[in-house]
This record gives sequence, structure tokens and C-alpha cells, in this order.
Amino acid sequence: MRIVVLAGGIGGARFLRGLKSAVPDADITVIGNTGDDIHLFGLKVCPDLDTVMYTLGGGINEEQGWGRAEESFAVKSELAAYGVGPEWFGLGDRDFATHIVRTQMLAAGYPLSAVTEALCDRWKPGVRLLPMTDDRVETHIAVDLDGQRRVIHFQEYWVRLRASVAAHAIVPVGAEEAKPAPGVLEALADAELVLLPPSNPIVSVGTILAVPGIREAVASTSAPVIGLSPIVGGAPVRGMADKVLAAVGVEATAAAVAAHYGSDLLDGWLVDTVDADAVPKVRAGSMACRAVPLMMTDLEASAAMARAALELAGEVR
Ligand code: FO1
Repeated sequence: MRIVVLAGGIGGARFLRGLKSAVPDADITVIGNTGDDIHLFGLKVCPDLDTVMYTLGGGINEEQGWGRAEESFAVKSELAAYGVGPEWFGLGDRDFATHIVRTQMLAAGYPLSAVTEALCDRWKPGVRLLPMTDDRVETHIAVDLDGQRRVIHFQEYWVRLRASVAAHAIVPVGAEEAKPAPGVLEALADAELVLLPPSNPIVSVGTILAVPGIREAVASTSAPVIGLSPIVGGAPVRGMADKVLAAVGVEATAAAVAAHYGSDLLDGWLVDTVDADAVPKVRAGSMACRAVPLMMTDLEASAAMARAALELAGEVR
């Protein structure tokens, strides 16, 4: 079966591990968010692409959900010794190699999609990983700091500030001029199933949908589009999705996120069992809905979620 997954970082990657386990013979294309990308020390870092690549390729730092396992930080500490920042973004020695290869290939004229394919040749994630676009898109957040309105990079908001201040606006800079990467629209047109995993609906999946043409392609594909709620019991399972939901005026509930995506996009929505009371509300928004366990505590739990999404797709097909 041809499955397309719009994935962000940690939640998306963990779900993909479950999906691969549930349907090992499926042909899975991942459209990865690149709005988290950041340029540091002259290198291009693609956190969400790397989290998918490392997680499915077996190199991820499991408890963090980002960066490499068995990491060391000699380069990071040497940079700090030179007073070269920022120190708040933890780039490890092994991870640096990925960014050096990526930046070298980009400088040689390869598009990000070709670079990502080359990096995946090593990691063999078992899915086709496409960046949402080959063009530069970086999410910035408007915040008030020291009484001043400032716009800062998503990573500074997320990692340095830990989303501790209110986000007044979320701007995927460059999205309007960006074009879907080669293969993205074709994969969505050919898909037999499209999945929105429990990634951040605003800064991850939302950013992918902000690339002109992608939202339309998801809305118009003949394949069922099934989403899984990243909000369980009124709080994000991981990360700080509630902070960015507030920025766009969306309540941090499973039903509100489904309504935010809209029934023009979604055919079905999975909520966690604790949110079973939301099911009739979601169904009233003319999409199928079922309450199943959505905590990805281990591979089997993630695989069960993937199977539930496949079943719901069968119901709406
Ligand atoms: N997240 C953190 O909370 N702290 C970090 O120091 C950090 C470093 C980092 C380095 C490379 C990378 O690919 C991801 C990294 N992340 C870090 C995660 C990153 O902020 C992700 O973009 C978010 O987790 C959202 O997906």
C-alpha cells in the first residue's frame, strides 16, 4: 500500500516506527517539515528531517528523540572556548558530520531533496524521506522580551526559551515563495492513504501545509486522510504544542485540533481513550472518529495506533 505521512519531529518519527512495524510491506513516503531548520556555525541543520532519519535508521538518541546516540561534544565545547555561540543548541560531534555533509552538498548545488536522499543512503530509514520543499523556510515566532516585541527563530523560542513566553505570531518565513519538493505532489496524488501523525499541528504539520500546493493536494487526494491527535486529555503528549496552539487561537483539545485541520482536509481523526467524550463532537464536524490509546509508550503501542488509523481509513474509504 502507498502511504504518505506528513511528519514533524519526535512524535512523527516515533509514529513512523510503529507504522513500519504494523505494515512492513507498505511503500511509505514521508514529507518532512523543514521549518525548524536553522543555520549555525555556517552549517544548515534540519532537525525534523534528521529526527526521522536517525529514528528510523537506528541512530537516534532515544530518550531525547533528537540528535545522535553515543554523542560527544568536543566541537561544541571548543566553539564555546572561542566564545562562538549559541551554546543553547546542543550539536554533538557525530551530528556535526551530518550538517557538514549536507552543507557541502548544498554548496555544490544539490537541492535539499537530493541531499536528504544521499544522507538516507547511509541510514536506510526504510521510507522515502522528502523535505516539504527544497526552498529555504524557517519558522519565526513573535514574542515580547524585556518589554519589546521581537521576532526570534523557532529554535531559540523552543530550546533557549523553552516556549516560556507567549507566542504572539508564528511565521514560516519563506513559505509563500516555496515550491513543494520534487515528488511531494506526485506522492500525494498517488497515495492510497495519507496520515497526519501526532506531530505539532501548527509548527510541524501546519508548516508543511503552508507550502503552496501541499494543503490543496492533501485535500483533493482520492486517498483517505486520517489524523492522530497530538493532544491527549487537554495537554500535548510531548513538547509544548499548547503554547503554539494558543498563538493561533486554537484550544488545546483533541476536538479543537481536528476542527483546526478541517473536514476539507481530514476524513477521520483518532483521539485518545481519555478524550472519548470528544468523539461525537468530532463526528459532528463531518469526519469519522474513534477513541483509541494514543500514548506511544513503546513500539507495540505505536504499531497499534497505526493499525487503528488503517482501520479508520477502511471505514471512510
Ligand atoms: N532540542 C532541545 O530541546 N535542546 C537542544 O539542545 C536541541 C538540539 C538539537 C540539535 C540538533 C537537532 O536536530 C535537534 C535539536 N533539538 C534540541 C530538537 C529541536 O529543537 C527540534 O526541532 C524540536 O524538538 C522540534 O522538533
